[in-house]
Amino acid sequence: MEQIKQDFESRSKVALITGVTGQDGSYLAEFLLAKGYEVHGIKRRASLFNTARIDHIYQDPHLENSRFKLHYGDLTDTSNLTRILRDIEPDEVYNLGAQSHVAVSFEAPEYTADVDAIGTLRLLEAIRFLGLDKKTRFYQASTSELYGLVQETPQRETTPFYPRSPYAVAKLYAYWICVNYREAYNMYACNGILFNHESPRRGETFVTRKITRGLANIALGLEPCLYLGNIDSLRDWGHAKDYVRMQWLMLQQDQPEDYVIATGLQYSVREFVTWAAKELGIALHFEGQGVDEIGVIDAVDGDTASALKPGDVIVRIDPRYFRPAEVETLLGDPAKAKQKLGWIPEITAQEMCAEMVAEDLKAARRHALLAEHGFSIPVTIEG
Ligand code: NDP
Ligand code: GDR
Repeated sequence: MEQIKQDFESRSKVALITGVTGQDGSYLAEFLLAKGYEVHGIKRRASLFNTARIDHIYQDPHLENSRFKLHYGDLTDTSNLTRILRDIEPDEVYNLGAQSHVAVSFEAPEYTADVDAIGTLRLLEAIRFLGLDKKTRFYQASTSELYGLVQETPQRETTPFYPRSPYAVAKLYAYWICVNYREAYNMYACNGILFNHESPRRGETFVTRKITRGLANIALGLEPCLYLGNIDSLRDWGHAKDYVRMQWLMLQQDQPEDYVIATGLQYSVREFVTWAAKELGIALHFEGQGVDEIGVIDAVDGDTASALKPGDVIVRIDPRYFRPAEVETLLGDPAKAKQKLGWIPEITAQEMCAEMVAEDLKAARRHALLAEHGFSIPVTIEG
């Protein structure tokens, strides 16, 4: 009954998503469209198309009744954000846009701060300036990276923060400015403190996707080896589809609050590699320690790994993927979200890994076919 009521209430709502072309933005746009929302998304101008994740839900803007509309924009551009907000007067804003790669934030710290920290302030201030503060509800994509050098395990809403990268420090500002606007101006603004979540749409340079894509390519003989950094790092991995539901639910409550969204289960990068290898029919073990470590094939089973034989080395550690300051371990406690939002993650990390491998294998097969006919194929990923 509650679900039917919520669906009915959302039928004519207007939402604005920053970061609509990203992993979460694409799942959230699908989710909100299915709920009857009019969905506006901000996309960046790029020299090549950057809408691959949302092409399947694209609606021709020339048609009447289009409910999915894209606007050019950027979180570094105040006037652009203000104009879009003025024109569409959204009921809900989901601020998912960010320079979201932790390692890259060490390379581009100032830009990361501009987009991830000040970009959030720009949106909140524009909402206030336009007098939308009583109408517009605001979701901020906060992160488990805030916990960084962890002060308590598992991490919950009350655990002290200790950010370990320019990305996390920028997100710390965004977290607090969101809390501050809630307290100072009585705005409905929430932080979702989301732990790592992945999917077949995950960017290719995040570790899970790098692994599933890399191993699928290796299995078909398209790449010789996968280079990784700290494989002993521990993460609490969920599926992005499960997590965008929670982003929406946070904005449907009577009171705005901050929530940890996590599975409460933790695995190492090394374990994720082993799951992916198993999906491809490869038995794999690691030899050595740290920078000397290599992943060696024990046995090959089935047709997907036809290019390989036992004894082959397919994983190597490359120190270039170590970070100047690492977040070694993250494990979330989603008790509050369970109790207040009815949070039950439906997809396990292992199921998600299997789905990602299956999708990357399809892509690798397409690339193998292209290579066979003399066309160039994508090269090894760095990141
Ligand atoms: P992605 O990197 O897949 O997507 C980021 C989005 O932000 C893309 O649409 C990107 O555009 C856009 N973007 C980047 N820079 C700007 C800018 N200057 N102006 C406007 N838009 C910009 O991230 P995810 O979907 O995985 O994550 C969504 C949000 O959630 C991010 O804020 C991330 O930091 C946060 N988060 C993610 C977690 C995860 O595990 N996935 C966990 C916790 C928080 P383009 O496509 O053009 O690059
Ligand atoms: P993270 O995700 O930094 O947790 O940030 P990522 O997948 O990049 O790294 C997870 C862990 O794996 C280790 N690692 C490697 N990482 C990458 N990218 N490449 C490698 O080759 C590699 N080898 C080992 C990393 O050192 C790290 O410990 C993600 C992003 O989505 C953020 O935006 C988000 O806020 C957090 O998750 C929660």
